[in-house]
Amino acid sequence: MPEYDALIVGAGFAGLYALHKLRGLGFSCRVIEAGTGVGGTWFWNRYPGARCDVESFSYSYSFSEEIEQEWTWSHRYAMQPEILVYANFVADKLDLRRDISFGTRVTAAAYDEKRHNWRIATDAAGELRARYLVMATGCLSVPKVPDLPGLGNFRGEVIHTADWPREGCELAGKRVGIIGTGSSGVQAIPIIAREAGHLTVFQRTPNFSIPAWNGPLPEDQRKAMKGEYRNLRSKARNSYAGDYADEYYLTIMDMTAEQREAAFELRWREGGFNYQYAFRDMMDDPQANELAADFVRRKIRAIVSHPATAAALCPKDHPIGSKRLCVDTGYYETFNRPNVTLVDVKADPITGFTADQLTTRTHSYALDTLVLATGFDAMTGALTAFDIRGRAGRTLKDTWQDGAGAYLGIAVAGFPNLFVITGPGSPSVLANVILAIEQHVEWLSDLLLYARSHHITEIEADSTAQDDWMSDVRASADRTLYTHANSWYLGANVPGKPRVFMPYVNGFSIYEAMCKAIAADGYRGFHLLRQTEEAA
Ligand code: N01
Repeated sequence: MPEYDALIVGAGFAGLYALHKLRGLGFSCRVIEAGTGVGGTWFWNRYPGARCDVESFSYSYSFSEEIEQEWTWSHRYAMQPEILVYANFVADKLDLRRDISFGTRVTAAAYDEKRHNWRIATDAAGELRARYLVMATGCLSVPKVPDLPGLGNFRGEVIHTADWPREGCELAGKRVGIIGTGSSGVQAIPIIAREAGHLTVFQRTPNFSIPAWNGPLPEDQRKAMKGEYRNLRSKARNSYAGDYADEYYLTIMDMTAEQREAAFELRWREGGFNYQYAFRDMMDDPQANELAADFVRRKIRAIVSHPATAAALCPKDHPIGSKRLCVDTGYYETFNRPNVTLVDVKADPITGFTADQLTTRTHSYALDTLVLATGFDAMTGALTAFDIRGRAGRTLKDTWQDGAGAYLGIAVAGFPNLFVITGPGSPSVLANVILAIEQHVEWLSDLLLYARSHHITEIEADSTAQDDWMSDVRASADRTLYTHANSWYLGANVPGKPRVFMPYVNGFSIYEAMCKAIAADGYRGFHLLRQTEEAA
């Protein structure tokens, strides 16, 4: 049975960097990847309009100046095909493919308490053993298909945005329905509307969306950004969100009404997440949040011509930012098109399907194609999709039955030598996830180097340290407005999933400082078993 130092699951941005980093330090590694290519989320999410919503100069690896200088981003926010080409470029440049088994799934993993390593079963590469199991499976990688009544009756095509066919999908002139108006739906709707004969948007909860103002980056700007990379990266590394945008320099409640209006307008015109991160009190003070939310609602009403449609598109049941902000290109404008209909399925719920219709309580809608932009079993889906068994054969799924947690969002008590890149309890999804990935991989590499040089064979999070960490994650979130929405951050989008706020809300730079302090303190909160103790 092949035996490695590290078995890495997933060849997205986390898995690629983990392979590069650990291999470079002399660890033998194998990556297992279900897809037939690298790129992770960008390999699967090929829906029309898919693109990053953190600026590309930030949403890219910072660990290699050579890669930074050789690669040139074409747009402020790159489209999915370009990001996928980038992932392939990195994989080729670093010669990563030779250590990746593509088209292969891990089907089970069990910790061998005697040998202090993992036995891993796969569907196409047999059984493997590894000292360390590194889950680089992504936070948003298991698509959620909702339990829609009678969906099996529908004879048209049904496509999830996160499992879009590689060969594309012919929508021209068709009657297309889309369920879901989160980031995926908001990106896909404007593009599908241009192609489809008619598009019916089935919306249950409207979301707040800020314009991206995306466009090609002029040559001089690209050059200037490349020249500035080190400053930009260092600014991102010292920020809340892991991004180089200026943050928290305004307090909504300290401004006059005129100043506020001007500030909101400016952030709207700048576009993207800065609408949230410019304001220090937006996620703490309900009154401040409501003012920011009201500005966006007024924008929606100004853009959307039909008052009833505009009213239906205005979010009312959650603070702005408590569900992840969407960043769009022409989303609200799309509802002025004559071939687009908005259906409020909270007011008029979906009751069933016929061969070519979706029916609600009061209407039926003829459809050729149904697009599901219905999200993911976020943060834990990929970690509980198959049996991962730790000490005494206990599964991770059972361990997390009352809520998921990991010390630093990286290690789980009872699962020695298992590490999660951007797991529950890490800042990951509230930060620029690429930078969060880099930080996790670098911190983990240091830990594994330390283990190697100190003859440590087993690394395990202490359960009290983990509980304290997760208590802090929850308490910190409870002090904000993040917990005032039924979001996937809480697992609220998956029926039966325990509601526990999973991301670390105190910001990337504070998180990184804590990780450094823990390392400097001899990896406080971890049990480190030395070979000599083992022999004794
Ligand atoms: O998923 P979501 P997503 N009947 O969970 C609706 C990242 N991302 O794929 O809110 C009717 O946000 C659901 O309605 P409701 C980003 O982090 C990034 O859009 O539950 N509707 C909601 O509208 C993002 O936050 C980018 O009432 C149903 C939608 O489906 C995360 O991925 C692009 C339903 C799901 O929204 C997830 O985004 C895309 C039902 N039975 C994604 N079930 C970038 O730009 C669900 N819905 C980088």
